[in-house]
Amino acid sequence: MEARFPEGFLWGAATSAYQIEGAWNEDEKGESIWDRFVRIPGKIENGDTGDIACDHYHRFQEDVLLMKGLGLKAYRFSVSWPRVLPRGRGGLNPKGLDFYSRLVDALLAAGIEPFLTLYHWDLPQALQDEGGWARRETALWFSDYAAVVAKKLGDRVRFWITHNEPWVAAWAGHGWGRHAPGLENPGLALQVAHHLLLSHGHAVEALRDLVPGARIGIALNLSPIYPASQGEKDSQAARRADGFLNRWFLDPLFSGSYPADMLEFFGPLAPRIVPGDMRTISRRLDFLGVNYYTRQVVRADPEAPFGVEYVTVPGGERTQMGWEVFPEGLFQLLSRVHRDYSPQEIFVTENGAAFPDEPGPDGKVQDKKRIAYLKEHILQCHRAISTGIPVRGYFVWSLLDNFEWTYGYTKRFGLFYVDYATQRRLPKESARFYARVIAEGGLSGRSGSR
Ligand code: IFM
Repeated sequence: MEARFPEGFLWGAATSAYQIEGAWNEDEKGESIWDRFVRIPGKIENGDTGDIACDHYHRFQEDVLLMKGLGLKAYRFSVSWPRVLPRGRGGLNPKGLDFYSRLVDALLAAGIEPFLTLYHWDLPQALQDEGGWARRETALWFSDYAAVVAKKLGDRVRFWITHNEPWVAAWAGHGWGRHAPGLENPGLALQVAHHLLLSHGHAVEALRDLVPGARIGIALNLSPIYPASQGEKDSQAARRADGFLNRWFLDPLFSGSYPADMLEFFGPLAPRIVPGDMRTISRRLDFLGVNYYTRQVVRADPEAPFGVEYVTVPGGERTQMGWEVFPEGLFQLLSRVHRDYSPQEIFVTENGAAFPDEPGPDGKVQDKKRIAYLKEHILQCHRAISTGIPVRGYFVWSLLDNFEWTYGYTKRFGLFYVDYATQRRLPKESARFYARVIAEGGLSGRSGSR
């Protein structure tokens, strides 16, 4: 099997601040909503926290060397807002900002392109205390924060991602209470989603002003949605699930309006929109980040939330998260996004799998299933590129095993195994596989053979 990628294709890996940094209260960092949330009994498996995580804050140089060893062309990380602005607005923390400056310098010295995400869910708790994302002003405070980071790093960082997975931040955090700040109110979740999008638009404006030549995008968690049957009701359920997850974000970003069918469906839950908001939200983007893990299959069920039941397809292979392995879905998703929204460029900003990895008696982590997962998804990216879809890079989630939110440390997504007791990093077989893919510019007979 051969799949050669174009010259300049950006092979990367991704992480986020709360999931790897640790140092939760060092060097004047402020508290984030996750620092607070993980301390609520019963919220996180085993009572785990991100207090130490992978201790990346202290070990980033070592971690950049791991990246260099892999031959990574790009690294996607996020900045912790409360590390930079401990109270969310005003009062810059130079030590916090300097950490990211040193990280960026280390990446550039290693020949690795930094992809900086401004928000991966760790809102400063001080802003939550003032209303958080429920409050419209937070969108402006976010762009002030973006400006602070841009002024410091804009001379070296070219690729900027405003938000990671606003659907998750809105719904898991404010609709279902599974993520920080732990609120359970669907109407609020929709208002929060609107403010997240608005903050994105304001940040795009700030970044365009401050960073000449910046490449600006947003990373959305998207899935192709399939009806469980050919029946009319299941098709309607699939359309609604698509409106809920995909179109609710893609339409405003690329077309400047929320999907009419969903506005009608949500009725009184729909967000309050101020004139001008949609223009701000739909500012031109240089790229779309697509985070893809699995597909969704749905059937109509009047008893289920929004009338949609998510179906487990029997027989399909699943990861440790219980997510079906469905590589074809990545191609279908990329084709659909390209057809319906034509973003200038697309990066697959997250793709990967959790499996219960442990070192064997020989000390090696033989993660064959992850290798198969990555290989199949990389092939689907190649297929997309061959049909003319402008996919410019691919990021494995994740560089390191890390704190998987409500699952704590029980799920391992990394190319590197982390022994949390010693903080030792151990390359899994998938790391060696990925290094070969990068070195060969794709899948060759060697890396592509099963
Ligand atoms: O770990 C998360 C990440 O923070 C956001 N995207 C999905 C990953 C796996 O669940």
